[in-house]
Amino acid sequence: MNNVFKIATIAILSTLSASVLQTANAATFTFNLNNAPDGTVLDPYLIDGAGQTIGSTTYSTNNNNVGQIWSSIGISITAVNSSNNPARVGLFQSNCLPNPPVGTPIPNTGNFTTTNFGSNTGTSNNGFTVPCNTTASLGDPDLATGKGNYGSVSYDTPSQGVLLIIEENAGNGIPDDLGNGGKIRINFDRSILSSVKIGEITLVDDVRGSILVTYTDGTSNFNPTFNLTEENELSTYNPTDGQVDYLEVDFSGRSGAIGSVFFTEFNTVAVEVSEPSKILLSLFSLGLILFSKKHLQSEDYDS
Ligand SMILES: [Ca+2]
Ligand SMILES: [Ca+2]
Ligand SMILES: [Ca+2]
Ligand SMILES: [Ca+2]
Repeated sequence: MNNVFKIATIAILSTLSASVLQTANAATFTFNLNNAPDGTVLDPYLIDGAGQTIGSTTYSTNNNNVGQIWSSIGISITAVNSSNNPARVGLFQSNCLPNPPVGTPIPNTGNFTTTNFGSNTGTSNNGFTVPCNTTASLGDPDLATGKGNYGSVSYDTPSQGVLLIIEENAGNGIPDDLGNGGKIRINFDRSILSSVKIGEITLVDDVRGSILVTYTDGTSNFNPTFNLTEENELSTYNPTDGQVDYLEVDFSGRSGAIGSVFFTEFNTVAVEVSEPSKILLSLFSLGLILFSKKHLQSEDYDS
C-alpha cells in the first residue's frame, strides 16, 4: 500500500468509525406509541377488541400482552390498579372525536354503538372522526387531544395520537382508562439497551399523582408530583440526566394517560446502529412534542 492510499484508507476508516460512534451515542427516540417496532400502525379499538396481529403474535387487552408490543426494542410495560393488583395495559387513540353523533362508526370494527349526547355532541377542529367514547361511561372524551370541544369543555393541545393507559373493561372493544387510577411501569431490557436517558415525559388529562424515574447508579431518583385541574390537559416532566432503570407513573386515584416519552439516548448494546434499527428508530421518531395551553373547564370526566 502506498502512503497516500494508506493515509486515505485510515482517514476513511476513522471517519466511518467516528460517524458510527456518533450515531450510536446521539440516537434520540420519541416513544410515541403510534407504531409497533415493525412500523405497524396500532389501532387501540382493535387492541381492546379482536386484537391486532403483528408478526406471529396477536396483541390485545384480552391476551394481556399489549405491554410486550415493544419488547423487541427493549421496552416492556406493566400496570397495576389502585389496589396494587395486576391490571391490563391498554392503548387509546387520542386523535378522536369526543361525544360523537349517533351512528359514528368505529373504524375496522363495524360497530355503530354511539349514544345520543344531545347538545353536548363534540367537535374536533382537526377533523378527527374516530370516537373518543361511545357512551357517557364507555370511552374517554377527556383523553382527546388536538383542538375541539364537548359539553362545557374546550381544549387546544398538540395532538398526541396513541396514548398508554390502564385499560378499564379489558376486551369490551372500547378503550377507556381506569377512573380511579393505578400505576404504569416501563422497564428497559439492558441486555438489549446500553443507554437509556429520558429527556421528557408527556401526560394527558387532569392527572393527579407522581412520576418515579429510578437511575441505575442508585444515587438519585426523579420523583415529581402533579395535581392538574383541566380536562384534556397536557403536562410535561423533564427528568434529570442519567441512565434510567425504570419509569413508573402513579395516577393516584384519578384517570390519565402517558402521551409519549422522549429519550435523549436510546442505544442498543452493540456500538454500531444497524440499518434496520435506524429504520425502526426513524419510524418511531415522529417529531418534537410542542405544547400549548387549553382553556380551564370545570366539568368532571374522571371516569
Ligand atoms: Ca375497554
Ligand atoms: Ca376512563
Ligand atoms: Ca379527566
Ligand atoms: Ca377520563
